[in-house]
Amino acid sequence: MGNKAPNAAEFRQHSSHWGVFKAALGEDGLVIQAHPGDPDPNGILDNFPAALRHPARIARPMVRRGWLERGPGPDRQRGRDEFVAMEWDQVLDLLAAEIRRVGESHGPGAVYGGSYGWASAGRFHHAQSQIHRFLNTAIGGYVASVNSYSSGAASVIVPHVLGNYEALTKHNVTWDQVATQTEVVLAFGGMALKNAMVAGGGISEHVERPAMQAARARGCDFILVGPLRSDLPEEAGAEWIANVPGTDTALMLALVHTLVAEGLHDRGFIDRFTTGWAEFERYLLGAADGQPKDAAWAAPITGLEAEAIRALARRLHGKRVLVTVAHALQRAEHGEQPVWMGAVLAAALGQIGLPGGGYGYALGAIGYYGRRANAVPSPTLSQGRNRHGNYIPVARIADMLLNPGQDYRYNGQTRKYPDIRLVYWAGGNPFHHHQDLNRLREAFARVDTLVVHELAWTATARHADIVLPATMTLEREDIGYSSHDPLMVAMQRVAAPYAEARDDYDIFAALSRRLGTEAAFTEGRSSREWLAHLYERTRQGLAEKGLPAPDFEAFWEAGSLALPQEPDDGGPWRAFREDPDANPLPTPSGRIEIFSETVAGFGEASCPGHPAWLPPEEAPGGATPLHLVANQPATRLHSQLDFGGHSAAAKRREREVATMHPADAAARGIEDGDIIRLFNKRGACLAAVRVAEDIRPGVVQLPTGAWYDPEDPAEDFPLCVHGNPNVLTRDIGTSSLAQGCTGQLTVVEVEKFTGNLPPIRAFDPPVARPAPQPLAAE
Ligand SMILES: Nc1nc2c(c(=O)[nH]1)N[C@H]1C(S)=C(S)[C@@H](COP(=O)(O)OP(=O)(O)OC[C@H]3O[C@@H](n4cnc5c(=O)[nH]c(N)nc54)[C@H](O)[C@@H]3O)O[C@H]1N2
Ligand SMILES: Nc1nc2c(c(=O)[nH]1)N[C@H]1C(S)=C(S)[C@@H](COP(=O)(O)OP(=O)(O)OC[C@H]3O[C@@H](n4cnc5c(=O)[nH]c(N)nc54)[C@H](O)[C@@H]3O)O[C@H]1N2
Ligand SMILES: [Mo]
Repeated sequence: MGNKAPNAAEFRQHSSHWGVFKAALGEDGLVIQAHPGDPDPNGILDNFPAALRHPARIARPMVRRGWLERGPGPDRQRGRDEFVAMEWDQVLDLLAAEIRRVGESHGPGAVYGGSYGWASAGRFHHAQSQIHRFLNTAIGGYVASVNSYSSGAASVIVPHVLGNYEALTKHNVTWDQVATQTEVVLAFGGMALKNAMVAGGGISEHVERPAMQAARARGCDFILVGPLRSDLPEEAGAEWIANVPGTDTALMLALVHTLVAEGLHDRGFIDRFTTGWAEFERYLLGAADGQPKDAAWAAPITGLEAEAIRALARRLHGKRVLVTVAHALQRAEHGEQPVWMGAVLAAALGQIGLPGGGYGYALGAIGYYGRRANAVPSPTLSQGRNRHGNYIPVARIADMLLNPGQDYRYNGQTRKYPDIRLVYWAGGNPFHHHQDLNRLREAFARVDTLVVHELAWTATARHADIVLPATMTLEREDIGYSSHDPLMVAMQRVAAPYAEARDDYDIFAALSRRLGTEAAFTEGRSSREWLAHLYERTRQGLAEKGLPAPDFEAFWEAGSLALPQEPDDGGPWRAFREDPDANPLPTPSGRIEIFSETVAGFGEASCPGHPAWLPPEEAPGGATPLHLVANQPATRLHSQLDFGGHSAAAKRREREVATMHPADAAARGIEDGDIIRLFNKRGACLAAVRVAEDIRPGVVQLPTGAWYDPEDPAEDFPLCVHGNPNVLTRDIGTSSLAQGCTGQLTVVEVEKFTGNLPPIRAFDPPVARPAPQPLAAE
């Protein structure tokens, strides 16, 4: 152990999606200090020190042997082959030639550049912006992706029935309003503190815990509906209603039924601010199908007592109630329904638009919800123009690659999947985010070439043909900025690049040079010049408001800059409530659509014209009697830095930890700390098990983000020995309306694993052969 701790002057300001911090590289390695202004700093910061120089980092460019020897083409060896190390100049020549080949013979419609993923916090080295800008300038565009894995269903249904999706999450009820106004928070899926710890672009203040504390101290009641007790923190003092996962729509229907049956619904609000109640009420009361959607009906579906449902409905009447619905609920089959029905429940309670009341969709799911927006323009890199224009809903990637030319439905249209030759990824990890990973492997086997820029050997990098080592955020300069965080951060360089890693920008600039499009891509600017250029927009915004507007050098020197924010005015729903004629919602009727002509007109059985209970196709039973909840991990952001210390410390016997109820464990002879095997017809993985009462019986929980680690990659259905739940999840869309991700819920069986425990190899770099001979010059 060295003994020289870095002194204060050696600390550099930096930022991440999970918090603002200072860092210094001392003799004993990286030292991190959370932002002093953050009332509740995030433990995920502790993943940085061990990650920075971890052997899981990618040291040099690599090319898959089979691709090098046989050239581009479909190949089931992806993810099974060995790699050959190459010099940067050599690999960039090869890749530029391949991009030219695909661009010239097939056009941008054969290049999938959706490249979904969170990457890192800086606004300039934002990997999505970089790759899209590169493909737009180099080959005129690419097949893009729309929507997100986060809110695939909500972001499509909400504009039809409720208004602007962005405003629903980002300009609506704030944490300040919850702290001071709300009387009852009814939280479907909860608002776990671990989730709000994260905000894309950076976050300087974690306000959720103190806000819940203040609300509770004032007497606000928190009611948690969901399978996990930990989805609301102790500070909220919540009551816990543990319904069967995936049944929230039935519960909400029964709540509204009780309100209507007892005359407790807000008729005045419904008449003035909504449309389509009559059609919905016929369904609710059972006029069409003879089945009232009452508490007795919902009880066996939801696993709750009918009287408990009725009592809950009565408690909501006449209070300032905030209904929240976690993103998680819509990341499942028929995910559109709980989002829409949550709005109908809030409308029936008549609180929409009141301070601290109404519908706080996804409040608490991410740290930029429930806050005020910045009042100056953001420092954002232009992605240029995609002249190609084709896209897929993001979670249909494997479907697209497996079914070129096939028709599919999306948002009322019939569209056709393109025929993709080249897939290019920077800043995302489909082996983290996508479902049914064995199917994803089949899909990636179909393309000619898969290119990945990564800072570490994720499974996605291991499945690539060309792997280019990217710098980690700590190794470059950037600007940290999030639309709803009042601190803009100079992300100063803390460490030199690892081995031969390069910035995504420098890689794309070098490729652009080879393709003759360098000037369009770089506009002649170095990275530092770009930062100054992006900063200027925000600086001008400050100057126009007469606020201190330091020049770039002064900002950089200071390390951060406080930004003004918009007032907490309740957003479009407040304005709508105050004057619905002057401030209509941007829906076809200008009101909240409880029945939607548009949605009904699409004719989708999987998403009818009003919210409805649609039983899932896949429910527990038979060989798979348990629900699996695959939610966000507490100790990392998705799969990022899974090899870091904070993530590693929470594992047991190096495996991700699943939680089971004692009754389910006992029935299977499983004890706390055992290794279990989770399986269904799609795949299997190992995990360590925590046996505890804080989960609903019949439910197993395994968070996402442990790196996919196939015991024998040569097999078609290998066992993941580490605990990645996406070997089990199902790759279907939420419905033919939104086609969103359904990764949150699936069904499994669990058994005690008694074999020899296979080692974890996910973080060992693959064996690489040296380059055979320099390739002959072209
Ligand atoms: N089963 C199931 N699956 C899910 C979910 C679920 O609830 N259940 N949730 C889904 C959700 S909401 C989301 S948002 C997705 C998240 O899915 P992703 O956003 O794909 O997950 P990340 O792990 O954040 O992937 C980012 C990758 O970018 C790399 N990276 C970081 N910085 C840089 C950089 O500067 N350059 C380059 N080239 N690479 C960089 C990181 O190493 C990491 O591998 O997962 C989804 N998947
Ligand atoms: N620490 C950390 N924070 C994160 C992320 C991360 O990776 N790590 N990812 C961020 C991202 S990109 C996103 S989109 C958000 C995601 O936000 P969410 O999708 O809301 O987060 P999850 O943790 O997946 O799910 C929240 C809870 O919903 C509950 N739940 C699941 N299914 C059901 C159901 O059918 N009914 C009910 N009532 N409850 C259910 C689960 O118990 C789960 O813990 O989180 C963000 N925050
Ligand atoms: Mo997400």
